Parts: sequence; C-alpha cells; structure tokens
Amino acid sequence: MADNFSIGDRYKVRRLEQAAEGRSKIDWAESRMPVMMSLRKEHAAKQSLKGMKIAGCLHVTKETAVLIETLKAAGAEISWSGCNPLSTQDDVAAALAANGISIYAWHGMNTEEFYWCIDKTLEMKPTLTLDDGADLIFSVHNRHPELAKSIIGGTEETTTGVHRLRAMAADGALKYPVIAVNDAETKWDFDNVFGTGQSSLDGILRATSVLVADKSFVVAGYGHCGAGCAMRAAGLGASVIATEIKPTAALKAVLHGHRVMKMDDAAKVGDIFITATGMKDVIVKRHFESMKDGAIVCNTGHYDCEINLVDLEGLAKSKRTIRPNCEEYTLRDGRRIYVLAQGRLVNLAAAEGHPSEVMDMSFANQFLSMVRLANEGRSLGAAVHDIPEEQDQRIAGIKLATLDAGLDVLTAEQIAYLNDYASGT
Ligand code: RBV
Repeated sequence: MADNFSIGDRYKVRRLEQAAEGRSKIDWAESRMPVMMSLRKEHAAKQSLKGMKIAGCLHVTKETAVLIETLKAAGAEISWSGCNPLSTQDDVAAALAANGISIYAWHGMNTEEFYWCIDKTLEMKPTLTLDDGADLIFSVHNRHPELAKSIIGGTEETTTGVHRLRAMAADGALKYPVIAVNDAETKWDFDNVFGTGQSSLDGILRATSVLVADKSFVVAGYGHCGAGCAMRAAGLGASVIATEIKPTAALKAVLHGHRVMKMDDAAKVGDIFITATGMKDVIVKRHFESMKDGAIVCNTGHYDCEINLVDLEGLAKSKRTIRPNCEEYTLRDGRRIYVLAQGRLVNLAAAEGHPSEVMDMSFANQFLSMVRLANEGRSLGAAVHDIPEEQDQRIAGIKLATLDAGLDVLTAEQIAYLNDYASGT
C-alpha cells in the first residue's frame, strides 16, 4: 500500500492534519441532528452501551461521525471502517482518529484495502456489528466464523443489505440476530426518498453542473430511492422517465406524472440516467450502443454493478477524466458518454451523502437498535428483526418537536369511537 497515510496503533486514515476541518463538519452535522444529540445526552448519563464492543462498517461521513461519537458517549468501544471505497470523507476520518476512535478508512481505497480495513476492525472481537451493505456481517460469516459466537447481534442500514440478510436467514445461514434499520418507517420513508433524492441530484450537479430543466431524466427502479430522485429531478424541471420490472411500482410512476418505458427505449432518449435498483446489469452494452452523444450515466444503488462499465470500456476507444467524478468515454463512432463517480453511489462519492437532518432519524434507529441488542439481543433469535413501531413514533415525535410542529391528541371519546364496531352511519 502507498505510504502517504497517517497510521497509528488503532487507525489508518489519509491525513491526520485534516482533523480540524473534519471537526468543523462534524460540529455542523451535530447542529442539524437534534434527535441524535438528545439520545447522546440521555444515554451518556445511563452508559447504556458500557462493555459493548461495536465494529461498524458504514460510510465515513460527518453524520456517521455523530453516530460513532454518540455510541462512544454511551460507553461503547468502537472500531470502524467505511462501507464504500469512494464515500469516506478523509477529513472526518482524521477528526475521528484524532478523537481516539479506532478507524480504518480513506477515500479511493481498492477492494483488497476495503477488506483489510474490515479485518482490522474485527480484531477487537466485537459484541455488536453495525452494517451498511452487510459486508461486515458477511466477513464474519465467511472469513471469521469463530467471531460469531461472541457477537450478540447486528444492524443493517440499507435496502440491499437487508434483502440479502433475509435471504441468508431464510437459508438458515445467519448466525446472530440482525435488526433491519432500513425497514423502519423513520428510515425508508425519509432517508431513502428525501435523502437519496436530494443528495443524488446534488452529486450529479457537483459532477456535471448541467442544466436539469431541459433534460430527459431516466430513473431505473421506482422504489423509494428512485421515486425520490424522480421527484427532485422533476422539481428542477426535467422530464422524468422511469423503468421498472414491477407493475405496481411502474403504475405509481405513471400516476406521479412520469413516463414509464423499457430501458431499451429509454436508452435512446435519455440525457441523464440514474440507476436505483439494487440489481446488476441494468445498463449494459446494447443500451450504451443506442445512447445519445453526451449522455450522462450514474448510479445511486449500494453496489457498483448496476451500470456495466466493462461493456462500456469495450465500446470505448478512449477515456479521460473531464472533471472530478466525471469520466468521458469516447466510443468508436465518436459518441461521448459520461460516467459519474465510476458507477458508485453518486450521492456519497460526488457529494456528501444524505443531508444531516434526514440521517438524524436513520442513525437514531441505528443507535436505539444497538441499545436494544445490548439489552435483549441474547433473547432474540438468529433472524432479521424489525424495528418496533413505538421506536418509529418516538423518533418521529422528537424530530417533530424540534421542527416546532404541533401534534393533536385523540380524546378518550375519540379513542372509544375508533374502536366502536357497533356504530355505523
Ligand atoms: N447514507 N449515509 C449517508 N450522510 O452518512 N448518506 C447516505 C450519510 C446511507 C443511507 O442510509 C443508505 O441506506 C446507505 O447510505 C446506502 O449505502
């Protein structure tokens, strides 16, 4: 590995000297994350995570730093790595290392380094694991199975990770309980829609600076993330086209005012493409072959397999970096196709990830799930568990209070009316 790193006993980051810059970013995030700050105060006093050793593998951003420092304030020992080679904010990693957190993360790492970092975090022999994309859990199961018996439980942040863990549990292969943070209403209905929507457009704009209003904007996958991207692109004036495999999702896109077509057709008319499917090979050779000159292609799904870049390389006669996070591929017939952030999560690689305000709720779910596992994890089975409804309502309630929004309360008479199956018209 190259030697321009800051390496300590329990960390490896790009440049420790960037710690002050990272600390300002973390301060900024804290000022936008009231739910996390109230949990920090409460659980620092209770020391709810005392004795817990938490290995985490999640994008090293200013918001994640707030989560890490809240876990630490509650008494946990932490060891952390990033969950994507391009999402680590090096100054934030430096600030965490300077604050005594064990962290192995830097922007632009390769796959071998990615797993090296995960392995370093596992040296602490964790009692809890915290994942985004499940690479840490998979590493325990596949490469360090001996660690599983001392792990009380884990959490998973994202749609793709939860999907795979449910498949693993169905096969009987999961060795400890995992809480599906993604499936909490205060996660998917906010983070996935509003977080992905805004930050993906932010990434596209930082990487390209193009006008959106005159573009045909193709969203592959109209799940929560795709719908969020479509909403924000439409808000900037784009004409949105959605591609789908699921009839109900496609229908929703139509009723939201978008056109729906096969990718084979969308490829010919799109100006900007974003994949949000969690599936591989969504944009492949035959699509690149029919794209317009100047088409911009990016991905916001967790893994970088949605756009087949090997196919694109095969069609290209040359390639150059034209701006940060923007590669120009010139095809043999002269058409140019622009790929953002190497087909990795454009919102985290070309921008800063989801805004703090929305991560406040996602990470409150992460934090409270860690506390739940510490308390009752040993009595939960080795399955994927949902977040309790009360937790969702509690998090939304705290958030709402910080937004100065009033909330009505049902009277006793109204509650009786609600349950009165004898009363009709
Ligand atoms: N995500 N984290 C951030 N700012 O820290 N931004 C996005 C951040 C998470 C988000 O919750 C999503 O489920 C996951 O990244 C995809 O890897």
